[in-house]
Amino acid sequence: MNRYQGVIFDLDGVLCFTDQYHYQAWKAVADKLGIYFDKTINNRLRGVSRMDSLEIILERSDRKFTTEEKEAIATEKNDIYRQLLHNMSSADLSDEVRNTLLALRNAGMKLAIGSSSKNTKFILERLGLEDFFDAISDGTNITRSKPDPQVFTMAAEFIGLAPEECLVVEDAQAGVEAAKAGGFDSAGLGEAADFATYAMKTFAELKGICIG
Ligand code: B16
Ligand code: MG
Repeated sequence: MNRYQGVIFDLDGVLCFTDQYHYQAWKAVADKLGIYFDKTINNRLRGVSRMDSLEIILERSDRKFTTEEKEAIATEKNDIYRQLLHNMSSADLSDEVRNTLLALRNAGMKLAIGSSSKNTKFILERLGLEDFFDAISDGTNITRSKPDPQVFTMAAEFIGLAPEECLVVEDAQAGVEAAKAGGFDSAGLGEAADFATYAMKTFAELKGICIG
């Protein structure tokens, strides 16, 4: 009997790496507005929704922006970001991630996505994973973003499992907090490792955590 019946994967920072594209797109709009932005600030945007990311960027501005202005800035950033995502292809899915996903699937586990991103389906298409997962819960079906557990709770519902039957895989502290708040165990990569139920150094370690 496997330790978990399902695995819910965060997308950015876990299955693929879009950080550099988020950075380039936010940098372009911040430069245009004359707002200071660097990679340290970009690190704070990991796992955070688009509008919450914009609020973090605007902390460096003395100006007040209207809701309409904020929406226009976020749309401009997203247009640049989606253009940059065209650089991604199935070559950006590592063999380690591909083989681990297949091993979990072959062990009979349900596999779902739990991502804050509204571009999830597009990114999965770029990676050649559009038909791979049993369910996708993302920025398009939630009203509250991480650290609220909604994205994971809905993913578990979509695959018909209870939170305690699922493992959440995350790279961001906000994501691990969301998992904890929803009653999920978590496996953390990078900065998330310190806060998660299981600290992972490599994605392939998931096999040992989940199977058997
Ligand atoms: P979008 P994840 C998150 O994805 C990213 O980590 C975060 O940097 C981004 O702001 C957020 O998605 C929203 O993305 O603008 O595409 O809707 O880590 O939850 O998979
Ligand atoms: Mg992430």
